[in-house]
Amino acid sequence: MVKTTVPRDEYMMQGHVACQGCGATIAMRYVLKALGDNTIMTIPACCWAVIPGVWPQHSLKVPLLYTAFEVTGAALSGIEAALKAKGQDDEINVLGFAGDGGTADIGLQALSGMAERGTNALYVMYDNEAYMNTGIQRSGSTPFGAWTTTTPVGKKKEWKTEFKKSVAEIMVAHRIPYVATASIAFPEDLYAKVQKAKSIKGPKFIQIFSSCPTGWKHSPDITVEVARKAVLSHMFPLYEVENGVYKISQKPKPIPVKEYLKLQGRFRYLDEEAIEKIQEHVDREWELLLKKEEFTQSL
Ligand SMILES: Cc1ncc(C[n+]2csc(CCOP(=O)(O)OP(=O)(O)O)c2C)c(N)n1
Repeated sequence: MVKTTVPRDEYMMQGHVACQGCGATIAMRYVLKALGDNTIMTIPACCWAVIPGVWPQHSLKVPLLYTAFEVTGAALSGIEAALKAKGQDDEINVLGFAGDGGTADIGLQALSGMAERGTNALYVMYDNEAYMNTGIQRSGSTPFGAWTTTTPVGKKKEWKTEFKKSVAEIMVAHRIPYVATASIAFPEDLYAKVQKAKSIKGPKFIQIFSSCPTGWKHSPDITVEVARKAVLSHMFPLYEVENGVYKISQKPKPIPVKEYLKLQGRFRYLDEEAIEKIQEHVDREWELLLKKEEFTQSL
């Protein structure tokens, strides 16, 4: 795990309208600390399209281009093209900041296009594991077993029955120079990863685990604890893939996934069988990740 000093400079100011305990605000704060104000950002429809508030009482210190839900990747390529036309493409950071619905589902095609075109930009997916802004609908990034308003748990226990889609692995398959996962519970690691992405030319992708008290049904004061336990249980491993070579950022001796699940109301209906199924899935994915690291580092 990288140890680094995070600067005191702030590019996300007071007065935003996020829910109490919003993990996605922590994600934004540290991403901007690493990129600085020489940045142009694009945000699609998502919580973060609302959070900054209305200009001039705006809580972000960087220029912002709001776009439609599905086009963050295309908007990044457009901003890059405009900067190239002005001869400023080497000077200014280009950032896309989108939710998991806008990335794993509806925006996946635009993201793929941006990666394949080689756009010099950083795409951040803040992962709160559902479509939160419109009322907690399930996304491709919602984990197995979660309650959402479109996977309501009644007598028939109809929680989400599909496992979380791995967008980071989809981006590795695009063979872009830098892919990473990060967490709001490990801000120094997050900061260092964004700084590294900033230093690399080409498309970069970082998926940031961002707990959501409103949608996950936990108290706002344990946002960071929930995110930390996701990493410690191997539910959300932290790793980087630089030019196809995997490096796991930390290898904690795992706590049982139950320790993570029990903090959140969205998992309160799960029976022992479902929890066991999640544990097996998490263990298998971790083994796979270790193998990927070993194999790609040996090449
Ligand atoms: C084409 C289209 N379909 C649906 C919507 C409505 N909509 C706006 S934000 C949103 C949810 C966004 O979810 P996500 O990307 O996960 O971000 P979050 O709200 O969780 O921050 C939806 C469905 C839209 N704006 N455009």
